[in-house]
Amino acid sequence: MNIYETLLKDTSSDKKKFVVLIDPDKYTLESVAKVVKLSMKAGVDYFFLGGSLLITDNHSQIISFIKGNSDIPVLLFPGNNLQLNNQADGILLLSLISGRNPELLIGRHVISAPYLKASNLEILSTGYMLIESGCMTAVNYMSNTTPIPSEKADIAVCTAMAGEMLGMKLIYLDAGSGAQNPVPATMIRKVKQSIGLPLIIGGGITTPLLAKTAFDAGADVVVIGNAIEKEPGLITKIAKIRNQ
Ligand code: 1GP
Repeated sequence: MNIYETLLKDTSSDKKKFVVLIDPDKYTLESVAKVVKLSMKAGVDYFFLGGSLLITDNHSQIISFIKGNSDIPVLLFPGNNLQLNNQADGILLLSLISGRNPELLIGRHVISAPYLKASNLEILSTGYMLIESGCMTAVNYMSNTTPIPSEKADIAVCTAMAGEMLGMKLIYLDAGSGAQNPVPATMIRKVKQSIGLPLIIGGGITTPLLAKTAFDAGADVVVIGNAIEKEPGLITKIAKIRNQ
C-alpha cells in the first residue's frame, strides 16, 4: 500500500495523523537528530520537509539523515522548485487554489514535471489554501496572493469543493507558518463536511489544546512546525492526544 492508500484507509476509520514539519533553514543536523528521535518514540506519522526559502545548504543532508535514522515517511512540502529531492518518499504537489497566481496554480508544476516524472517520489496532488491568520505570514508574502478571510468559511468550502472536483487528492488549509491564529474550527468543520478528501490543517498550532481543537473539528492530519522548533517535547504531548 502506498502513502496515499494508507492515508485514505486511516482517514476512513478516523485514525488521525500527526505531522512534524521540518524547515531545513531552521534546523542543524544536531537539532534534527533530537526531533527525529522524539518523533520515532512518539509514533509521528510523517515528516513534511520544506520552507518558504532555502537559505542554508543542508536540505539534502537533512533528508538523508532522516531517511537513515527513521522509518517515518518524508514528504516534500516545497516552497519552491529548489526544494525537490529524490531521497524523500513523496511530495505534496501543491496548487495554491486559494490564490490567483498562475505560477503557483500550474506554472512551477510544468517546470518540475519532467523531474518528478523521472523520480521515485509518490506524487500527492494537494489543493493548498491559505487562510488569513492575523498577520502577514512568509507564505502570504512569498506567494503574492491574498489569503481567504478567516470568517469566510463559505469561500473556503467552495474552494475546497472545486479542488476536489479538479482531482486533487488532499486539501490543506494553512494559516501559514508562525500564524498568530490557526485556522478556525468552524471553517475546518464546514470544509470537512463538504469534501470526501483527507483534510490537512496547519499554521499557528502551538499547544496540544489547539491540536485537539483542529482534530475534533475534522482535521485528518495536523501539521506543526514552529512550536516544535521551540519546544521539541511538544511532539510527545501532541502524539498522545492524536486519537483521544
Ligand atoms: C506551515 O502548516 C505549517 O505551512 C505549520 O505551521 O510552523 O505555524 O506550525 P507552524
